[in-house]
Amino acid sequence: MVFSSALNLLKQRLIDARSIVVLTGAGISADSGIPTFRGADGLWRTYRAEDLATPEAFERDPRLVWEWYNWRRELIAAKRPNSAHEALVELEKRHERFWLITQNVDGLHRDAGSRKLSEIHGNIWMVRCTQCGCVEENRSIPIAILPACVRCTGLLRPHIVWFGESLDPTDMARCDKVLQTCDILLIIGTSGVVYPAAGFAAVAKRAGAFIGEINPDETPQTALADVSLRGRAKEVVPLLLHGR
Ligand code: BJW
Ligand code: ZN
Repeated sequence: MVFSSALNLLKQRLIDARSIVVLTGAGISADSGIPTFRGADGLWRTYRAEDLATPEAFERDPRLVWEWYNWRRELIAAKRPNSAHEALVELEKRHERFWLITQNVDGLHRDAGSRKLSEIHGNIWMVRCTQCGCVEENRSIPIAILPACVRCTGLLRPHIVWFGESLDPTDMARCDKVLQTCDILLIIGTSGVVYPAAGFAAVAKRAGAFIGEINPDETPQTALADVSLRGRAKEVVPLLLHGR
């Protein structure tokens, strides 16, 4: 399907939808200057995921892991939401039944103003105590290495879901509910290889939803998509709102 027909079809589906779910990944923030994970300049090209983004890595060398997060916190703190983040805030305003599921930990959706939001992999500005489990906001840059819990002096870790760790069950229940009942699932800027999010398109499709994808590249989800718009998030997502 040519781009303009695909765009018009997706726009019409969004107008008609009673319930909209959006799933985003690192690609939406790439347009704000934050590196993706698996792209040509992606984080996993420079760093090994198993050295940094697993509970075993943190147990082995918490200092190294925190140094990596300090570098990323500094990088992300200087970035702002882009026109795609902003367009999703507008979509949320226009539709009563709307839910945004993001795999991103950068907090840019929240900064843009999204409120109906699940950050399923956590948030880089939140820390969690490895002893007492308390979670709190911490925006220090750099964070003091090694950071200690004010309540129990236990070691703090990023409140982020690493490989091999379970996602928050309340978040998962919410995602399942909205995916089972949406008319349309919009998938923006994710390679679609990390589970459970990689399975969300199949869940929505089985439940009868229309699937739209926005990504410069093909992904494993493309085969399930009713409409694929090849392009960058900051250029394509705002077009979905035009002319109404
Ligand atoms: C643009 C663009 C532009 C570029 N505009 N687009 C087999 C089946 C099921 C599960 C597993 C399995 N084998 C292993 C697992 C478990 C594992 C998993 O899925 N592994 C796969 C890699 C195979 N999953 C887990 O461990 C999860 N937990 C779990 O499943 O618990 C139960 C369980 C445990 C163990 C075994 C089995 C079950 C937890 C996953 C947590 C992921 N966390 C990370 C890192 C956090 C660290 C941090 O950020 O600080 O989260 S991984 C990393 O990938 C990050 C991201 O959120 C996530 C997804 O990446 P994303 O967003 O898709 O980014 P990219 O870079 O991959 O893609 C960018 C896309 O943007 C590309 O498509 C570009 O084309 C596009 N793009 N520019 C629009 N301008
Ligand atoms: Zn504690």
